[in-house]
Amino acid sequence: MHAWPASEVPALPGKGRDLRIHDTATGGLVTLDPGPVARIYVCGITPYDATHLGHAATYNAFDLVQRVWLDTKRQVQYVQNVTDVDDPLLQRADRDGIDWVALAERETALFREDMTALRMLPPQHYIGAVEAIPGIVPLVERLREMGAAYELEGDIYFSVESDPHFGTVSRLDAAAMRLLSAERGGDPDRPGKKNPLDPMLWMAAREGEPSWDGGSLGRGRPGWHIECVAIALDHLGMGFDVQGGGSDLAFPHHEMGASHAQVLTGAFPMAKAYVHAGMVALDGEKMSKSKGNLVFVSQLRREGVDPAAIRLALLAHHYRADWEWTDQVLQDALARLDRWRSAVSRPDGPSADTLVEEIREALADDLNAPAALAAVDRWADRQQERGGTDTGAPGVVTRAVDALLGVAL
Ligand code: 5CA
Ligand code: ZN
Repeated sequence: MHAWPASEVPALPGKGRDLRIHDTATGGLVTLDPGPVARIYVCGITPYDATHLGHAATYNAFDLVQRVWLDTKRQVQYVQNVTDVDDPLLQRADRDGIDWVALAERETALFREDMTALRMLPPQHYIGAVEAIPGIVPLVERLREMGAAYELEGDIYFSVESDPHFGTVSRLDAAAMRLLSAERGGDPDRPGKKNPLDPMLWMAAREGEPSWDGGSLGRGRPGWHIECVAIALDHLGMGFDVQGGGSDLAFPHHEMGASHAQVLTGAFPMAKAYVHAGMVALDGEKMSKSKGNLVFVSQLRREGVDPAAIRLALLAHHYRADWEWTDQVLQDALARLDRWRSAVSRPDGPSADTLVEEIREALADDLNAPAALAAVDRWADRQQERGGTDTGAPGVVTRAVDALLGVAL
């Protein structure tokens, strides 16, 4: 699939700092030391009801990871998927009486537009689950040959017990895993499974549902976790730097994915850090497609809201926090955008040298975007109160806010 156009990232004076980030698997901060090419996989959308502000907040967090790395003069190899065949997508297409392929294409196109408007840097590889199927089949076949997968009424399951490291991503106990598995696409109550948590790798063709040739697996379609793993291993290999997504993906999705990859390759761990963004709520509940309590980026854009203000609204919250979208959040962001734009529109101002370092320091410290915004606020306040004589300063601030925060002033 094609991704979306990249906005330019201005070069800044000096050099950025190495990123320290919270890793779900260790429960603490890790300092990443990627080589010259940093590698990141971020789980993409299931293309219906896109792009709501919860999605946007999660992609904003991983856009910051990229920007911090780019500022350290590294290249970034960024891979993202589109879950363009899955039960909820098929159910939505059924409900609305439209073709599932058309639904996926329409929503992916809208997502690209929203990402472009928000100045999110695109992945180098943007891969649909459907186009990944030829690469998925041999992985499932190999897991079966290794004795790590088994058949149940034509469907093929992964045996979690085949991975000695199973559980090390989410660090949850069996009861919590079982609850989340039932909530998030698993089938712990299906009779005949070796372990209730075992996830499906390959689902045999069902009447009225799309299916593909699976070689020795028979016709069917892939399970959710193996899709992301096939794409990640193909484009990044084992031991990549960051596996990212919202906190609702830590279990089962990232736990199972890591286990698939670890059993397939015999290497550990799949990723150096498992990074999870908090959940955005609306009216007191997590914004979710199943509840329908959604605010869309495209709807705000249609109402004439500047995408830079949407981005500032996201940045005002720490990526790990759960927070609530309200009108006030947007009003505050619009007011901040006005203040900043007015401050950089003057021909000169207070020196911006320390500001660039403050933004770098804040972001390198577990992506502390609110602290970065506060540093820019202080510069804008000084500009407002006393002004300054540095003729380069407004330009430096504009470039730093663009390069490090993705906000166009
Ligand atoms: N296609 C799968 C990943 S392979 C998927 O989870 N798709 S999704 O469309 O449901 O979500 C896309 C991303 O947005 C995921 O990282 C998910 O964790 C995140 N996300 C979903 N809802 C919210 C929310 N309310 N707040 C923050 N992030 C969210
Ligand atoms: Zn995924």
